[in-house]
Amino acid sequence: MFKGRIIKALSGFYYVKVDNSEDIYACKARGIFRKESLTPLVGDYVKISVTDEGDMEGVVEEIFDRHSELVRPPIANIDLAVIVFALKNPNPNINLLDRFIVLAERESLKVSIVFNKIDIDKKDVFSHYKEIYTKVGYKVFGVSAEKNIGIDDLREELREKISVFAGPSGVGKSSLLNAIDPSINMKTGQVSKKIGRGRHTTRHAELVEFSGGLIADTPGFSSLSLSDIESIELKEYFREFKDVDGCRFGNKCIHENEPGCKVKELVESGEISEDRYKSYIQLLNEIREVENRRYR
Ligand SMILES: Nc1nc2c(ncn2[C@@H]2O[C@H](COP(=O)(O)OP(=O)(O)OP(=O)(O)O)[C@@H](O)[C@H]2O)c(=O)[nH]1
Ligand SMILES: [Mg+2]
Ligand SMILES: [Zn+2]
Repeated sequence: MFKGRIIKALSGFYYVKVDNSEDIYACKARGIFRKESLTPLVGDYVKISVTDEGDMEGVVEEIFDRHSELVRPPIANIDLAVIVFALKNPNPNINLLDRFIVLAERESLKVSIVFNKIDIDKKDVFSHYKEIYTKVGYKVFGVSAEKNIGIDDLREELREKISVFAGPSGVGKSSLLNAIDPSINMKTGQVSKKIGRGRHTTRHAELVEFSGGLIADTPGFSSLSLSDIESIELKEYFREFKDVDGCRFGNKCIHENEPGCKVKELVESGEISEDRYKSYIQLLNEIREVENRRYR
């Protein structure tokens, strides 16, 4: 038996890097996991037994408890979620950004936001987003993988951590990994002119080593479901609301139409970003619709 970490999942195999060794075993998962509807994830700590030493094959026998877990991208046990958008080609999808933040906050992950392709941001869209999200309390990076702008700061942010790069296809996640460490050599792809998105060059999640830390490159996604979050819970995942006290209805207030709502007051005075508040209301309504369907 060995202990190790799943660094890649591909075509039914889990590639497990054994602790304190360079050995990687291609493993199948025990059938019992399926019965318990437990799927091994990249990032999982596991115990494996070796079935073929020559061919480096084995079986995942046990999955240790996860300290965090994301469904999209599918990854476990990371410290930092780096959400990546492009400033142009494709344009940033802020609704998707706010959704991702909600899901990451729910897992108590650290979140950093990266806007790539700053070299083609002629209208300086970056400054606007930087202001909004810095104020909320996130680190925001404006970078260019192609022109090597801001890469040193990003590399510093990732040092000694286990991180995941998440975001839509074509924003430059794999390109950024290559800029951070050219020896990583990930495949990258053109953004399709016709559909304005990437072509999903990255097809599986994979953790790669980089000076003391690990980074997972993952395939792009274009939507995120909030369907297991309850409407009352959502406000917890908007950091700028969390520490506000002074709503007349206290922590029963969902900051919507209640009288004496301090959050709404702060939105009106410009203390809380109106864009973020609107995003909250939009996600709240969406979750409610799902709840109404469920309880009817
Ligand atoms: N102008 C500009 N183009 C960039 C930059 N970084 C990446 N690109 C281009 O964007 C395209 C997509 O890059 P990828 O790194 O494959 O994007 P990805 O996010 O990994 O995409 P998926 O693997 O599909 O999720 C490629 O054609 C890159 O050359 C940048 O900083 N500036
Ligand atoms: Mg990629
Ligand atoms: Zn309120």
